[in-house]
Amino acid sequence: MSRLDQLAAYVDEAALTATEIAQISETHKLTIAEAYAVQALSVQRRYARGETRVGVKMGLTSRAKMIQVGVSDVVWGRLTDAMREEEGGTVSMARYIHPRVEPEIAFLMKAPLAGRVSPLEAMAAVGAVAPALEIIDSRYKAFKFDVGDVIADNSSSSGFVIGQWAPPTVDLSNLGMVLSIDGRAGEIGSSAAILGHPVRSLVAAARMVAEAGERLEAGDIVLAGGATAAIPMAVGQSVLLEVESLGQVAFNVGD
Ligand code: 0L1
Ligand code: MG
Repeated sequence: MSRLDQLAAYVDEAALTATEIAQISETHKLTIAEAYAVQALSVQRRYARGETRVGVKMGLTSRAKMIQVGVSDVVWGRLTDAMREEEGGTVSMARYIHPRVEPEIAFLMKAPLAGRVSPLEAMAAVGAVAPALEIIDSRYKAFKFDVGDVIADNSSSSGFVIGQWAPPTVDLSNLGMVLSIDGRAGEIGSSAAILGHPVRSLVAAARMVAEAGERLEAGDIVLAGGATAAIPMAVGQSVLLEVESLGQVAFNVGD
């Protein structure tokens, strides 16, 4: 097994068993290219177990998070069907290590998209948009990582919930977003916090998947990235996101 294969098995096993691990960077500083290679290899292991690809997530899409992790570009990760949680359902904490939830906008692709595209070209490939909740769950101890660590760990992707799809004609530029826990507003933000406009995240997704020799496919879901800080999840919570003009999406947290 090559070193990168070993690291892919390391992060994949941690995700599969919901077990926290030491940062890869403690022993091996990954380049960005190596980190994405580890991510791709780890997701191959999921596909080999029968999971299917359903899209991608964009991460570190706000200035605050880029500064926190010390990067100047967004990151991306792969979504599989096994990560999708039911809208309005109960999410089991046992599947996760120390999950956090963040408010997002999701795109549903109606046509393939890849490479350097304009915002208009990107939106022309979108069939629908929806409010979405991403559950991020870094596999690293104390949710601490460097940029190579987090990319190798599939950019912390672990779960997501999608609300009702709406036509892509909704103006996404500055929609109020309120993330509530147990009926109380926990984070309040705007879709503008996602790179200034969520479509910029889709443009970045098209560029970055193409750099990996892939493309966004019709039917893919693209999570545009968090509009606010993420909130730690705990058993018993009811989580609700309301997005102006788009609607809401919710789940409960169980054992
Ligand atoms: O979706 C995100 O922005 C998370 C990317 C990875 C960083 C983190 O886990 O906070
Ligand atoms: Mg996110």
